[in-house]
Amino acid sequence: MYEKSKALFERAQKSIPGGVNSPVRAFKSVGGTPLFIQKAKGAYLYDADGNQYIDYIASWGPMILGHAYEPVIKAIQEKALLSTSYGAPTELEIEMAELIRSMAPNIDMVRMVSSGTEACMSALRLARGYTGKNKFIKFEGCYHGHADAFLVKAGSGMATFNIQTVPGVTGGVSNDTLTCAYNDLDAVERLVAENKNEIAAIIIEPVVGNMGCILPKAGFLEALRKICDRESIVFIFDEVMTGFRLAPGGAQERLSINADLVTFGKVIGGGMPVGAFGGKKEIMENIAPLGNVYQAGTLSGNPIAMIAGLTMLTELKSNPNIYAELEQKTIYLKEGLDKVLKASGTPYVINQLGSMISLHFSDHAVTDFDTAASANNDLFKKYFHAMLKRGIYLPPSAFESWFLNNALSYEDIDKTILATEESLKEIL
Ligand code: HOZ
Repeated sequence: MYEKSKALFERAQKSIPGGVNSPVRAFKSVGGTPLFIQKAKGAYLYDADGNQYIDYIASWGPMILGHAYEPVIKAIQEKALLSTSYGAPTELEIEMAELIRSMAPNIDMVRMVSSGTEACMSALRLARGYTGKNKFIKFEGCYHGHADAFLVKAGSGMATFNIQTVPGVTGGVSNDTLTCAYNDLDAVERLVAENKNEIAAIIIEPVVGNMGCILPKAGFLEALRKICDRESIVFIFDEVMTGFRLAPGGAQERLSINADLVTFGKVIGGGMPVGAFGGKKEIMENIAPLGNVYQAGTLSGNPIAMIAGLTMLTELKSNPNIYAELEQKTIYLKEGLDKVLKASGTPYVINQLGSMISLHFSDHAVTDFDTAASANNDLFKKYFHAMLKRGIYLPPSAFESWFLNNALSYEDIDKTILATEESLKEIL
């Protein structure tokens, strides 16, 4: 069934570390052979062996309208004929910046980059440059890309592979990274008191996608907002996953909270490598060439990436019903899974908001990294493979959110629920 993927994986491992260009893809924590993908259309992926899968990864978030979405593909094809990069400004970049400002709240100015990692790394540097302070708070299990300062108690791949400290990240860098549990307000207050006037920023995934999907407790983000105002700390929302996914204005809009700086990735690029960070004018004006906080990129604002993102965001802005449709589908999935999981008798927790959802095999609420990590992740591995065998492509780790795309039909979701019912019978 996976013969060609197996052969490709063997070959890949000879020239690519671990055979993959991003660790979670290697299936190392769930075991087995990663699927080598040949093509995708709508809600379906096709691997090298010609197997078809219903896709709940959506390229880890970007493909919110499904794969090979025609308006995006057409726009890329047309633009590519005019050259793929100029290294000089284009009108497209202005249109993109204006569109982002019109959709996301609190964005006076925005700078385009090429990935979510770059966006978060640059936003942190900017917060430090703006405040003149060095330390920052991040939450255990949140993942903000792989810049050195963030690789402390990080979620996603670091949690999946249980990497505690990263060789190559110096103490000098990580000593300024303060961490505490997600949803633990008292711990934040303690860190702030212990590091009075030294904290430049609090960075957070307003809805977490990197330890599975985890929701902020009522009042938690509001309280952080107040602390940031009181202590002159820059409040950074990492909306790489939630941006343009939870609402046209992302988590800021969905949860009615204002951030000072916001980072974007994934959906903003329509499947091309794009990230962005933006926020208040007073802060953003410190970036070079206006200020001395240096940040640059040969492919930043790349025309192909811009036209893909612009087309994707325009579709989302012009049809905001998409968000209600996506949420209805996700709730339908949640209710279906609920039914079959309850009947199976195994303890489980499903967290969901908008089109983000995840399943932990746990007998306690999953609200932070410790509760996510103490779930039965061995059972998740078995569930993952049982589902894959039935043509359902889930993230190969319990520490990742599932992302629904709007090409999914109710029939696809029914198949997913049925596959779960059968899988549970097989593995329990
Ligand atoms: N860090 C990404 C998920 N949180 C994984 C990206 C990938 O492996 O493609």
